[in-house]
Amino acid sequence: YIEDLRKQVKKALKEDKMRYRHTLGVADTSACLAMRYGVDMQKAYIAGLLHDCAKCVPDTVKLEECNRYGIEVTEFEKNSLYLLHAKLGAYYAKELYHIEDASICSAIYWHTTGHAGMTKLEEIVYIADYIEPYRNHAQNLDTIRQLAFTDLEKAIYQVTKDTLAYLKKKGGSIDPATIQTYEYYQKLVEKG
Ligand code: DGI
Ligand code: FE
Ligand code: FE
Ligand code: FE
Repeated sequence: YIEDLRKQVKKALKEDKMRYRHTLGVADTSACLAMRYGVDMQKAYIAGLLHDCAKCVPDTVKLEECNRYGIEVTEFEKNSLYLLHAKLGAYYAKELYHIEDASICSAIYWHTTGHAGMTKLEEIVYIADYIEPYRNHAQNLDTIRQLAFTDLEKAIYQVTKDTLAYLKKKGGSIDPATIQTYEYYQKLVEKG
């Protein structure tokens, strides 16, 4: 079953080798984090495998499909259409990949922005996306990789902080969910 799922995802990613490699990295890393935090490993692996399944859909098609399938599109998302790959991916997971488990779909749904008070599985996929072994772009990666396995909330705080700084520098519009994630995990970390 998993092998089938992998093949389907590979196809959905248009045989983009880097994207597929990233996807397998996120699936494996999610499974490792699940072992660490006592989350269902199978679910974490599947969520990781499917998290970017809508990534290679052209932006205009993302918007069309969200409208067609009744997926809410905010003003922020209209300005940064690539954000929709998370929501659309969650929809695909259910409708195309027949994932009945809502906790898996919601980990996919929130994997780009995060949200305040994520479930463990959501946290795991969010962080796995950032630290998987083939990712190399971000600063503080060594620290964050270690933190992910020692203090998950601190790791998320650091990732949201770095992401906000990156978006501000780049001048990208910032989704309210991204700010809420940052503020929520900042409070958690400060409380100790
Ligand atoms: O799909 P991936 O590239 O594997 O990873 P992702 O879905 O986490 O997307 C990462 C990108 O999303 C990264 O460049 C930061 C950006 N991002 C995260 N939050 C926001 C955001 N971009 C905008 N415009 N607004 C946000 O709030
Ligand atoms: Fe993504
Ligand atoms: Fe991410
Ligand atoms: Fe990703």
